[in-house]
Order: sequence, then C-alpha cells, then structure tokens
Amino acid sequence: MRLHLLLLLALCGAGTTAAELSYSLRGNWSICNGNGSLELPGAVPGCVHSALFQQGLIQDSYYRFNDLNYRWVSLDNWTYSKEFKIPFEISKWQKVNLILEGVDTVSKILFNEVTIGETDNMFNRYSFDITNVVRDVNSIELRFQSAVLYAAQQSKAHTRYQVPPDCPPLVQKGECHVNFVRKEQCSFSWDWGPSFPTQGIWKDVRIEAYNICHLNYFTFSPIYDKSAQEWNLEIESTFDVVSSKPVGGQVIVAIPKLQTQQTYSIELQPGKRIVELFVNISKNITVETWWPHGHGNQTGYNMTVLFELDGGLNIEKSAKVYFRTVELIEEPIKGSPGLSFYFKINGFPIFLKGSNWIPADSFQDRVTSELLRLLLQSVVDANMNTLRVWGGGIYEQDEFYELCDELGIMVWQDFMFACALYPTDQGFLDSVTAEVAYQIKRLKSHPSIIIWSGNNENEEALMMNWYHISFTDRPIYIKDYVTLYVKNIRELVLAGDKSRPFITSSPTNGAETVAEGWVSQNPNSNYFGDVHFYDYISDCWNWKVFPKARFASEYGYQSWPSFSTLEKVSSTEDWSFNSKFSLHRQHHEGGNKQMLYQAGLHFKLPQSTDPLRTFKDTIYLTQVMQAQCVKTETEFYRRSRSEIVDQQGHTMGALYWQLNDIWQAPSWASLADHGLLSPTNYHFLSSPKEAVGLCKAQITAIISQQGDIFVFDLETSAVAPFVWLDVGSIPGRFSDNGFLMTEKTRTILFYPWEPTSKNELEQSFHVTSLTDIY
Ligand code: BMA
Repeated sequence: MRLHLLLLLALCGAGTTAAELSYSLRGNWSICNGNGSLELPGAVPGCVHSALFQQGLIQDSYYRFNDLNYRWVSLDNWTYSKEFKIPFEISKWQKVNLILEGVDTVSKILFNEVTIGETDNMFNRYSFDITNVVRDVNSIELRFQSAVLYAAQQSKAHTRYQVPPDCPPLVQKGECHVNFVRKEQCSFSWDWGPSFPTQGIWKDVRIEAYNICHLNYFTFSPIYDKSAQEWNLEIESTFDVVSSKPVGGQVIVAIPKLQTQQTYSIELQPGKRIVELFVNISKNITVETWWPHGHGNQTGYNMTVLFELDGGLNIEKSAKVYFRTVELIEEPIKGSPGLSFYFKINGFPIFLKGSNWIPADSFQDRVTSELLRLLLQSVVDANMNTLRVWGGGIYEQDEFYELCDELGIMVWQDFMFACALYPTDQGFLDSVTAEVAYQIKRLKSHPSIIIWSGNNENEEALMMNWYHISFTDRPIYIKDYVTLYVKNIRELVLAGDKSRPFITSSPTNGAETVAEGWVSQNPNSNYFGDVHFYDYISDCWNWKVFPKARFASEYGYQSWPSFSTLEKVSSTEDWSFNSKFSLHRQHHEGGNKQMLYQAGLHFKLPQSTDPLRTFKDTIYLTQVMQAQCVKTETEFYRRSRSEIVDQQGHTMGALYWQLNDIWQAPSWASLADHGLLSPTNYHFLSSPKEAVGLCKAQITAIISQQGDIFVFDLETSAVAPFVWLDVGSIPGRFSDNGFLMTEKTRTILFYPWEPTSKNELEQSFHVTSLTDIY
C-alpha cells in the first residue's frame, strides 16, 4: 500500500468492505501563472511565494525592499494543478468528497475539467461532492484569482455606499479594500507588517470515500451544572448517511480516569444527521479542573467515543477533555460608577497578564510546530497567562490551541475582522456564517479559549468616526455593524457554544455597549469593558498618563529589532536610522521620530562618530525605552487591581501590544517581559541622562555548557544599567536580559533553540550596556 493511502478505519464483519478511505493530495503540485509564462512545482500545503523561493525564482521576500519588488506575485492569477491516480477502486464507493481544510483564498475548482465549486474565504473548510466526476486517474485544478483584484472588484460592485477604509495609510505600502475579502486582514499590510497577499492551498487537502455513513465532524464541550454541582459533557457528531436505509447502532463514551462509561442507542436516518450526546460525570468522582498557568495544573482526561454501527461499521474518536468554567463578571463596584470587567476561572477571579498575538509569518507554511512551541513556551516562562489572538490575523492552527491548553495559556479569541467597516450583502454574510460556524466547531473544545470577541476596534472606528462618515450616514453603518456582529456572529456563537462569553468588539463597554444598542458613545471608557491605549507623546515614565481602566487589552510602544536580526535582511548602506531602508520598514507614521523622542526624555541619544556604532546604539536604546515604558505601564495596571482612585480602578487585565513579529522591522513586539519568581524591582530616582558618576562598564563573560544549556558567568567593572546580551543570529533565549547589573558578577543561562556550541557562542557573543553610550 502506498504510504499516503491512509486506511482510516473500517469495517468489518465478514463480507463487508472498508467503510471509509482517505487519500491525501498533499505534496507536489504544479503551479502556473496567469499567462502561462511561469510554470513550477510547488508544495501543498504552501503558497506561490514559497514555491517561487524554493525554485530560486525569487529571493527571500523579507530581504530589503522585496515586499515591493514582488508585488507582481499577488497581482497575478495563479493556477494549482495535479494529476493523480487513486490507489483503490473508486467505483465501489457510494460517496466521494474533496476536502480542502484551507484555501487562500479566491478560487474556482475543476475536477477532471468539470467545475465543482468555488472558494472565497481562507478561514472556511470546504467539502465538494465529486462522486460523479471522480475516476481512477484524475486531474484537479484550483484557478485562483488575485485576492487584491477580487477585493477591488467586490468594492466596486458595492455601489450603494462606500465601506471604508478604501486603502491603508500610504506609509504601509499596502493593498486596498481588504475588508471586502475574507482573508488574513494584515496580509494587505499593517502598521507593523508587509503586504504579502498570498495565494495557495494553505492547509490539508484530501479525498474521502465512504459507504454507509461518514462522521463529518465531532466536537464537545464540558458544562458545569451549578445547581446540581456536577459536570456534564455535551458531544456533537455530524454524519453524512449515504445508506438508503436507516443505520442503527450504539455509541460508547468512555473516560476511564473518571470511571465514566456510557452507552447510547442511535439510529441515523439517510442524509445529513447530527447526533447529540449528553454524558453525566458522577458527582462521586473528583474532577480536577484545568487552570491557567500559575494558578494550578492543566489536568485533562482521555476520552474515547466508539460508534458501533450496523454492518460491522466501527468509528472511533479519541480526544482530551478538560473541565473548567469561565465567567465574565460585569457588576457594580463600590466607589466607582460603571461596571467591573473581569474573568472568573473555576469561580476564582484571575488577573489576565499577557500580550497580543499576531500571525508568526506572512507565509504560513513556514510556521512550524517547533516555532509555535518556542513562542508559547516563552509566554509561560515570562509568567504570562493570556494571549489575545488579534482579529487582523488568522484563526490559529489546531496545534496553537493544543499547546495553549497544555501550557495553561488563556486565549482571548477575536473573530477575524479588524480596523475597518465591513459590507453585509448576502454573499458576504453567507461566507462569514460558514466561517464562524466552522471555527466555533473546530475550537470550542479548547479550555484555553475563554472568550470570543467579534472584532478588533471596529466599534471604536465607527463611534469615534475614524473614517469621517457624515452624521446623517452613520445609521447605515451602525445597521451593518449590528447585522454582522450581533445578528449573525453573536447568534452563531450563542447557538454553537454555551461554554464561554462573547463580546462584540475590543475595545468595548460590554454590558454598557449592549444597553446603548450595541455601539457605545465612547467604547474606550475607563468605567466599562476593556480599553486600548496608545500615547507616544506623553512621558511614559509618568504613570499618571495611563488610563485607570477595568481591563487594558492593548497598549505598547515601538522599538527596532536587534541589529543581528536586521543584518539578515539588509545591506551595509541600510545601516543608519535615516536610511531609505529604515524609513521603508517603518509602517507607522512618524514611528522612528516618536521612538527617539520618547528615548530622549530619559536617555542621552547616541552620538558616536562611527555611524554603524550610532545605528546599533540607537536600536539598543529604542529597546531600552520600550522595555521601560511597557514595564511602567504594566506595573501601573497591576497596581490598579486593588485600588479605586478618583472613582477609577479595579483593573483586571493587562495585555501589551504585541508579543511577536511577522518580519524584521520596527514594531511593538517584545519577547522579553521577563518576570522572576520572587520579584526584584528597581526605580530610578532620576532619568539616566541626568545620572552622574556612571562610568563605562567592562563586562566579560565566561561561557560553559551544562547539557543542552549554556551558562554565562558575567563580570562587570562598574554598575551597568540595561545590560543587553546578544549572540547574533544563534536562535535561543536568555534567562534574563536587559537587566540592571549592580553586583560584580551574575550568572545568566542561555537556552538554544537549535544545536550550537560553546565555541559558536563565544564567537557571536556581544554585550552592550547604557554605559557604552554615555
Ligand atoms: C491597535 C491594534 C493594531 C495595531 C496596534 C498598534 O490598533 O489593534 O491594529 O497594530 O494598535 O498601532
């Protein structure tokens, strides 16, 4: 049997055949551009950019100005095709489907030259019936239309009124009308990211053939019954029954560690059927709940669900079940108008401390399991407990949520709409409905997800009038807003998932937003819901500038990435703060100036006569400034948990913007918000630029190896603020960095992410401190 032929399950009393086979179409496909002048092999899952790079037809897309040089890739209409022989006798199967777990984005699909369907949503899963067109030897073609051209067409066809914004700010060098296509919104550019509107088959693709019946989907949620004080499990299974007669049988649900085994009789009528099972966990058994990192264990229980159906057909599913409750508490607070906004997990109030997550790469085929694990492990190592999966990116892959479950990271999950108004014509709504229903089913069994949120900043965009809509036209847009997020998305959440709360937007005023008709006059109020707060002008060392809000779900400051990171995507002429390259990579208007201004408030700006030294020192200083600003602001929100001052306070969440970067450019990202087990803190009594007596610190390191870890024994000749250890392009993480060194010696550990040696580390090691600039 060929390797990619997967005998999923079967069978099988004497004389019966296998009930289901799956044939993977992953691997090598052929890719061709619109006029046929370029033809190349390409991997599935994958995208055109990655295929062109792998064939040596383009360079690294992130190198220098290549985002502009390679714009043609996204403007062309590419075709993916493949010819293949199915290694089993296809005529024996009652039903054959083509399953596409993710298509990016707009395509027409031909199977043996017959059009079998179209796609327009990269967040949806598609299944096409190919029973009547499939043969032993087949051809498949996905004819893509450029998402950029499609978005422009859709916007043009929307003649009744404009749906802003038309285009991103010029400084982002992006594409227009992204709100008209259900695709990763930041792929048309963002204020920290390039424009790479990819095309391709970005997830699994396969053929499924079956007789009798097929389990299309299986999902579950644990529900706690407060009055009975017991746990129940709701299991939902969706079947396609192709047998002409009803299919009977039984289902056995077993969770051995909870001494639970229950058997149900079922009868599936022909057609699409949903089976709902309700499993009660006996009160006499102690169920260990799932806790966020830092609050307890992440206990999960193995469950098997076995469908024993007529004709000897057995279908078995196994999964890990986690039990936890989540409540969003909005209640009056003594001494403060408005309502609280905080989460109780298993009945306990928990302060959400963490960050915002954006897509880890413009090209999703480069996001490996190892990368996700490293990033998410860094989150818990830095003592965070929450990530917000921000609405301008993607619904992350299954593995992301599995890791969050395992590590105890709570996830605030946005639906993928951000910083725009959206159309609500029927075609668009149908596509969104399929997307949302599918994503709820896919994700709802993850305990890590503690809230669904309708969008990023769209209530604020509408009510603060970011797009200068005339007062008389505003009702049209409010109606569209309510149609999309309340009448559609909210209804789908209420119908599909009772196990976690839903809010329409972030920032929002929660219950107050509902009371005001789903849009608040000021969605960023300190008295309700969550806030997003950015201020690059005020002095960030002055905590009085920060909002004493109930929950800060976004705040932050930009910095430049390390020189070793930039070096890989730039050339010598780029290495100055005012180079064409430095301006090009900055997608936030005035960002480079803002960073220097903020740094200049407390630090002397670098003034070396060596331009490269000045560039490196400036980068370093932007990082010191960012760390200091985010620290001050985060500490302010943490302190505000326990106080009401001027009728404001009881902050219960601080999620800074942003954890990770999509490419090597200035942004708000930071992976080091490092916390220690027993907190050490310091407070500067004056700005470092006014400090007297700082002398240049000579810092040396002796590196040794202990198993997979490297030990850096540091010694300094003088007090050194903001000591930054750098090992060039060797990937890994220091146990602490950017620290104040007041003692003569200090030991820091380095955890490499790839195999390396003491010798390599010694060659690449470089240390900077503030005293190098002074
Ligand atoms: C908020 C976010 C992002 C943005 C960030 C920094 O608006 O939701 O859209 O990248 O601020 O400007």
